[in-house]
Amino acid sequence: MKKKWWHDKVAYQIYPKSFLDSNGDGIGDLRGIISKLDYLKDLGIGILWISPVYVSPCADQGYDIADYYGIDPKFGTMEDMDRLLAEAKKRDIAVLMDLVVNHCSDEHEWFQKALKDPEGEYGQYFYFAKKKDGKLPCNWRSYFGGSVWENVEGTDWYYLHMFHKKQPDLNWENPKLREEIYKMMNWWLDKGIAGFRVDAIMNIKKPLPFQDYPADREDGLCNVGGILGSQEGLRDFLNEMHEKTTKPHHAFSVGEVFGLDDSDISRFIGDDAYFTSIFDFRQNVAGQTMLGWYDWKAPTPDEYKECCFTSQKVSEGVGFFSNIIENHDEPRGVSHYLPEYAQNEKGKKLLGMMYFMLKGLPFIYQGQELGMENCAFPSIEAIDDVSSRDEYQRCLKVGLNEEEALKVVSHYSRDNVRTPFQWNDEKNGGFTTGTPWLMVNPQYKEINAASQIGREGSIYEFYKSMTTYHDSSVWQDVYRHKADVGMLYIKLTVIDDVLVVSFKEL
Ligand code: TEU
Ligand code: CA
Repeated sequence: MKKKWWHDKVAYQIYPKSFLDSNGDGIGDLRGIISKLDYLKDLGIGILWISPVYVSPCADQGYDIADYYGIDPKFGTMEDMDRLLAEAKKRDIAVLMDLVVNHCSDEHEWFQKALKDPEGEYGQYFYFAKKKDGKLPCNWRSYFGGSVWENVEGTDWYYLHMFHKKQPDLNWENPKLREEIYKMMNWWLDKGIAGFRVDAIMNIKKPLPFQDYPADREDGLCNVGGILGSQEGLRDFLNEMHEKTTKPHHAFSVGEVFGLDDSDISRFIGDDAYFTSIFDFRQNVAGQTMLGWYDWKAPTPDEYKECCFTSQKVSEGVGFFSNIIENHDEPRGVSHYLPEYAQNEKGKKLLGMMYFMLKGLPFIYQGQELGMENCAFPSIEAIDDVSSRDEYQRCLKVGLNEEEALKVVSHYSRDNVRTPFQWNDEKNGGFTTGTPWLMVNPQYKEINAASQIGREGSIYEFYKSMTTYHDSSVWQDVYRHKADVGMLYIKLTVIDDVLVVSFKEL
C-alpha cells in the first residue's frame, strides 16, 4: 500500500450543536469550535469531521439541508467558517464537511419549486408519484418510521423520503441533479476543505421500478436497508462522483457505508476506489434486528473481538477502514460494549486501546476521549431525537410499559452522544452560559475535560498517548506491511512513564 498523508493521522468528529456555545444561546457554534482548536491539537488530532452546519430547519439536526452554500445563523456565518478553515490550517488540521446528498430539506428551494409543479423541472430532482389502484408505489418503511411516501397536502401527489418526511430524497437518476451536487462539492473543495464524510450514501440508488418487498412487521412495510447495497447502478453514481469531484481535487472522503458485500471492498476503499476510506460498522450493527431497538442486543466481548478480526482480514492489503467506537448516531461505546463490571476507567482505556491497535484510521467522537457515558434521561420528553421518539412508540406498540420503553430508548438513543460536551464541573459543564438545547449529562461533575487534562492516568491523557503512538513511524511501518508479516503479537509496557510498544511475529 502506498503511503498517504492521512495514514498516520487521528481524526475527530465534532457535533457542532453540542460542542461549545460561544454566545449563550444554548447552541454550540463555529466560534466555539475555533476556540477549541488548540485543545484538539493537544489531543493529537490531524483530521476534523464537522457534522452539518449548513442552513437547516434541523428536523434531523442539520442532516436536512435547506442551502448547501450557506452556514445556518445558529452556527455562525460563512466568515466564521473561513476563519475556522484558516485556523485549522495553521495547526495542520484537515477539515472534512459532512456531505448529505441522499436527500435535502423540504425547505430547500428545489423542493419548494418542485411542490408547485411535481411534473416540472424541479419535480425531476425528487421522486413524486401518485397512487395506482389505491396503492402507493411501494411498501418501504422510512428509517424513522412509517411509509417512505408522504402526501403533498391538497393534491394526490406523494413524494419519497427514506428518512424524515422533512428530508425528501434527491433523484440521482437525473443527470441535472447530479451535476448540481458535483458543482456544490467542488465549490467547497475549492474553498479549501480537505474532503467529505459522505452521509447515507448507499441510499442514493433506489431499486427501480418501485415495488413491494415481503413485509417484515405487522405494519405491512419492509426495511430496505438490506436491498440497497447490491445494485450495480450505485457503483456508476459513486464512480462518477469520484471522477468529477474528489479525484481531481486529491480530496479525502470517508463513506458512511452500510450493507456492503465484503467481496466488493476494493471498489470502495484503496487506491483509486470511490472513497478514501469507509467506516467500519461491523461491531455497531452486531446484535441489531429488523424488529426495532427493543429487540437489539449489545455484542458480547467475544463477538466484539470477532468483528474486529473479520474487519482486519477483509481490509488487509486493500485499504484502510475508518474505525469508530461511537458516532452521533450510536450509544456511547463505553456504555454499550463494556460489560457493566468493566464500565470504569480501566475498561474504558482497554476499549480505547483495542481500537487504536487496529489497522485503520481512528475517528474519535467528541467526549469519547473523556470516557463520556450514556445519559440517564428522566423521561421521553427529555429526548429530542426523531428516531428515538419513533422507537419509543414502537416499544409501547409491542407491549412494553412506559418505564421499560424508556429504558430501551435510553440505551440506544442517539441523544446519548448528543448531550453537551463536558468541559468542566461548572454550570452546564461549561458548555453554555444559557440554557442548553439538550440536557447536560448529570455526570459532568465527575467526567469533564478540565479534571482530566494533565492528570496522570486520566482517560484524556491515555488517548493522547495513543494518538502520539499512532503517529510513530514504528507503528505506521507495521501497519503498511502487515500483509507481509502476518499476525503480530503486540506488547505494551510502560517504562519510566514512556509507553513502549514491541511487536513479535507469530
Ligand atoms: O445516518 C444514516 C443511517 O442509516 C443511520 O445511522 C440512521 O441514522 C439510524 O439508523 C437511525 O437511528 C445518517 C446520519 O449519520 C444520521 O445522523 C442522519 O439522521 C441520517 O443519515 C439522515 O441524514
Ligand atoms: Ca451559540
